[in-house]
Amino acid sequence: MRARAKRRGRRTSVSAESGASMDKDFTPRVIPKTDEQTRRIEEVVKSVFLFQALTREQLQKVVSSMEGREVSAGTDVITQGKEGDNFYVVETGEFDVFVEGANNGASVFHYKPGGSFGELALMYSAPRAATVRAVTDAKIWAVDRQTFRHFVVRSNMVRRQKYEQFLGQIPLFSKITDAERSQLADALQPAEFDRGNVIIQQGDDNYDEFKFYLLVQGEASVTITKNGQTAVVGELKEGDYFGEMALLEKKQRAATVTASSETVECAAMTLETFERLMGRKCRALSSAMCLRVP
Ligand code: 1OR
Repeated sequence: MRARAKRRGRRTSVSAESGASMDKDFTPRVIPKTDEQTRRIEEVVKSVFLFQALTREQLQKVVSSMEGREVSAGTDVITQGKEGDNFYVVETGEFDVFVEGANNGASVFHYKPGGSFGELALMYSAPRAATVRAVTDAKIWAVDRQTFRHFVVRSNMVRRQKYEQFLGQIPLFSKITDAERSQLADALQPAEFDRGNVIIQQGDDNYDEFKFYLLVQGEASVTITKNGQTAVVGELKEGDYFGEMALLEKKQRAATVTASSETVECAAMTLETFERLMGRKCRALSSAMCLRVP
């Protein structure tokens, strides 16, 4: 049986700010909405990873600050190279992403309802990294830069610092820049397991769900079952990573990884996220993590 990753209930207060809005008196704008609109936004923001570090109250403030926009097919909501003004969540419609010089001018990514984009420029004070174009008529919700930085960047800071430090100790990531390490840290999701939980199941071939894992705390054992015989082939401890082999060759999981300490804390990332963030850098990294370089 596959273990369910549990979300960490801990809410740590943020003391180190490094760059996020520090204005304690900041009051986000409030854009009046019908109950139906609020309900629809709440439904779509559930899938926005960056919002998952927010308390309920913070999320409610972010939601009430959101401004709805109707966009027609063909509109560029974001233009590569411009300054970042908003973060967007897609309620309806679809979007293509274009990056100059990448993929022979074809779209490098596609967003559907529940998708969100425009976080990079706001998080890293960088120019827009891509152009995002509506391919159908669409409805999106915008979070302005200040509200995004005040709530979303701050609440993700503690998690970021912890994972940055962790990534810094892993040789595989020794060649990436500090900024790239921050981006990877932001995209890692905590996943906690209890002793005996199966983290990866040998034979699993549900590639769309595949993630690779960093073991943050605890221990896990690696077993292979062959001809009805199960043998322990390795023990994983803090600082180890696993789950990358099947991603590399797109084949079923070669072994089972089971939590062997009372609790095991991992940080997990889907391959899609890794590629999105590290696409251009993949060649410089160990091939173990890089599959389809755009
Ligand atoms: P932003 O604030 O830079 C453009 O504005 C947004 O497009 C960006 O945040 C992301 O949310 C989104 N590279 C860069 N940005 C991307 C990419 C991307 N995909 C989506 N966005 N890719 C790398 C291409 C070399 C796509 C990889 C699959």
